[in-house]
Amino acid sequence: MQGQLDMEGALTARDRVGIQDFVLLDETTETAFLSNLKKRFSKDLIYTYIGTLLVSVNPYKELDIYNKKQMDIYMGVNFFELPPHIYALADNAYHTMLTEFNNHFILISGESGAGKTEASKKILQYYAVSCPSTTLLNTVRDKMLMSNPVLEAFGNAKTLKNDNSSRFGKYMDIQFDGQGDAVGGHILNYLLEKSRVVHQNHGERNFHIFYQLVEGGSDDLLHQLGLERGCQHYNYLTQGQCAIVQSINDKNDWKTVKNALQIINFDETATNHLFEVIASVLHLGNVRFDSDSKGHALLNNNTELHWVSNLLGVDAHRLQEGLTFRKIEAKKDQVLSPFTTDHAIYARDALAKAIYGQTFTWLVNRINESMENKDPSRKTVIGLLDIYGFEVFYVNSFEQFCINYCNEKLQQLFIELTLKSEQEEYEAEGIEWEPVQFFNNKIICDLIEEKHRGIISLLDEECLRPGDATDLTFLERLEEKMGNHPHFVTHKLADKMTRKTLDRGDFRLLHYAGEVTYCVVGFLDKNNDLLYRNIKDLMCQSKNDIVKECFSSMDPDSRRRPETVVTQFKSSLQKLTEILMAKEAWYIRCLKSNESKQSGQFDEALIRHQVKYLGLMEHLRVRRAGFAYRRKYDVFLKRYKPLCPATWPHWRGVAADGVEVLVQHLGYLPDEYKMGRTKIFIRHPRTLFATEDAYEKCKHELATRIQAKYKGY
Ligand code: AOV
Ligand code: MG
Repeated sequence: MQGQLDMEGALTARDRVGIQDFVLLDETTETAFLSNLKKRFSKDLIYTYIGTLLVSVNPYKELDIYNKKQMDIYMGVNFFELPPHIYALADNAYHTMLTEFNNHFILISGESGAGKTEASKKILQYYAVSCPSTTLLNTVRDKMLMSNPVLEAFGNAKTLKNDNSSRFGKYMDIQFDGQGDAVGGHILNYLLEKSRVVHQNHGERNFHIFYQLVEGGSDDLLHQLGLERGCQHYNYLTQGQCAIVQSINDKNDWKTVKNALQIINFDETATNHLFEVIASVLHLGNVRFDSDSKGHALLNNNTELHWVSNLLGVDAHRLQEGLTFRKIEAKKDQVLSPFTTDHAIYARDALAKAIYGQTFTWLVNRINESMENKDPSRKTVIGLLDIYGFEVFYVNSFEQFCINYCNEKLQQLFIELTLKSEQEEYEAEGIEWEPVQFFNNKIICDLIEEKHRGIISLLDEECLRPGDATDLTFLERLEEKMGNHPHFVTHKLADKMTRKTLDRGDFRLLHYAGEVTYCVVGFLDKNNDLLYRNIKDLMCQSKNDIVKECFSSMDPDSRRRPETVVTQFKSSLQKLTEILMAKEAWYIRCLKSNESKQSGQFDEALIRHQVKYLGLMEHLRVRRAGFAYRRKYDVFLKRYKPLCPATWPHWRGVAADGVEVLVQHLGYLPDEYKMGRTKIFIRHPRTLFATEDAYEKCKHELATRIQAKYKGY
C-alpha cells in the first residue's frame, strides 16, 4: 500500500528529516517533541502532523513550497502519502466535504506573528487555483483572493510583534457547489482595533492604507484630497516614529490595493469616496485647538477643518460647533456647552475612530456583495478563521484584553472539540480508555465573561453607572470581587503570587498562554465608545455616500444606549462559536520561531512555551492512545459496502453487524479498530486510506464493466 510504504520510508529517514507525524515518535516527551520540530525546521520542513492536526513553525523566509506544481502534487492525494503540507490539509478538508456533503472549518491559531494570516492566504490560494473552474466562477475566485490585500490594507498594521499584524478578526466562508466549484464567499469581521487610528505606541504604525495613500497616491489624487506627500505631515501617522518599515513597500502595496478594488467591483465614484474618507481622517488628526481665557476650546486654524468638511460633504460651521461644543437637550431647548481643549481632542478622535471603524465594516459588506453566491441552492462551505493572536506588550490596554479574551475562547473551543469531547466520546461509545489530563482554561473564560460576576459584567456596570465611575473605581470593584481568584492578581497580592510588583492602576490575568498585566487607563472610555449626538447627526447628512450610509445605519433608535464594545464582542464570539460547532473541524497550530523575526532561528524556550500552552503534548497523547478516525456505522457501510460480496448491494441487518462483516472481509486486524455503540473507531489513518484506495479501484472497475457492457450493444 502506497501510504504504508511512504510511512516506512519516512521512518528510515527519521534521522535525516525527523518524523513527519508526531504520533509515530518513540516517546511522547516534550524534549523528543521539540527535538523533532527543531530537526525538521533546520531542513526547512516547517510542517509536522499530530494525526490530522497540522503544526507549522514560522520560517520567516520565503520557501519554494507554495506554487502550482506543489498544489498539483497534493491534489486528491491521501493525507499521509506525502510530506506534511498545508495544501494536504486544505485538500483533505475539501474532499471530505465533497464526499460527505457537509460543512467544515479550519481553525488557525497561534500567537501574534506565528503565521496565521499567511496560512489562511495559502489555503485560499489553494482553493482558488486547484478546484475545478469555469470562466464565470473565475471572477468569484479573483474577488475572494483580492479581498485579502484590501482588508489587510485597512485592517492590518505594524506592531512590535508583527509588521503585518491583523488588527481585526476574520472568519471567511468559502462556498462550494455540488461539483466542488468555489461559487461564493462571505466574511464576518470582528472588533477592529479602532484606537490605532488616533494613537500608536512607539515602534508601531497606523493601518497600512494611510501610508499607502500618502506614499503611493498620484500627485493629482493627493492634490484633490488636499494631502501632502509623505507621512511626516500627519499627526496620526507619526506617533510611533516608525513610518518607514524595511519589510513594507507602501508604494507597491498601494498599486495592489487599487487594482484589487477594481476587481471587487469598486467603480471610480466608490473608490473616490473611499479615499475621501481616508483623507478626512488624516486631516482630522491635524485639527488642533487652543484654549481661550476661560479654558474653552478654540479652533487653532480653519484649513484642516475645511478639508474635513469638504471631503465628508458636511457643513463646516456645524462641524466646528460639533468639535468644540456639546449640545445639551433641556426640555424643548437646546443649549450649547463649550468644551475644554481636552474634550475637543476627545471629540475629534472619537469622530476619526467612528468614521474609520464604520467604513471598515462598510468595506466588508461591499466585498461580501461582490463575492455573493448567485445560486445558493446546493452548497457546502469551508470556513477559514484567522483572528488576532495572543499578545503581550510592555503596556497592555483594553485592546489586548479583548484580543486575549478572544484567544481564550478559541482555546476553549479547541479543548471542547478535541481533548474533552474526544474523551467523552470514548466513554459514551463504551471504548476502553486511559484518560489524559489537560489544563482546561474554562476557569479563565468564566473569570472574564461569567454573567453578573465576570470582568466584562463589572466593566459594563461601571460604564453604565451614573456619577463618579472611573477606571480606578472599576479596578477597585475588580479587586473586591476577584481578589481571591487563582487567575487574577491585584497590586496588593502581586508580590506574594508572582513576585512581580504591579502599579496601582494595573491588574494581572494569568492567561492560558502566559500572564498579562493590564493598565486600566482608558478601559471605561474605550468600552463606552461614545460619539457626541450632534456629530453623529451631522454625519448622517454627509454628502459622501459611504459616511451617510454608515452613520445612518449605526443606531436607528438614538435614545437607546448602545451595547458596550466588549458586550457586543462577547456576543459576536458566542455566535462564532455556534457557527463553528456546527461544522467539522480541522486545526492548524502556528508556532512563532523567534521574537526577532529572523529566519533560521529556532528559539527553543519560546517554542517550548507555545507547545505547552497550546496543549500540543496532551493532544498528541490523546491521538496516540486513541483512534484517528471514526464513522457512524451507516455512513461507513453505505460507502464501503461494494467491497464485500456479503454487504453488496444491500445489507439487510443492523448496520453495525454489516460493518463487522465488511471489515473482517477486508482483513482489519483486531488491534486496528474498535466497535463502539454507534460508530466504528479506526486507530490509524493508513487503515482507512487502504480501504479508500480499494473503494476507488472498485468504483473504477465497476464503471469500466458498465461501459464495456454498453459498448456491446
Ligand atoms: P499572524 O497572523 O499569526 O500574526 P502572520 O501570518 O502575519 O502572523 O505572519 C507574520 C510574518 O511571518 C509574515 O508577514 C511573514 O513575514 C512571516 N511568515 C509567516 N508564515 C510564513 C510562511 N509560511 N512562509 C514564510 N514566511 C512566513 V497577528 O495577525 O499579529 O496574530 O495578530
Ligand atoms: Mg494575522
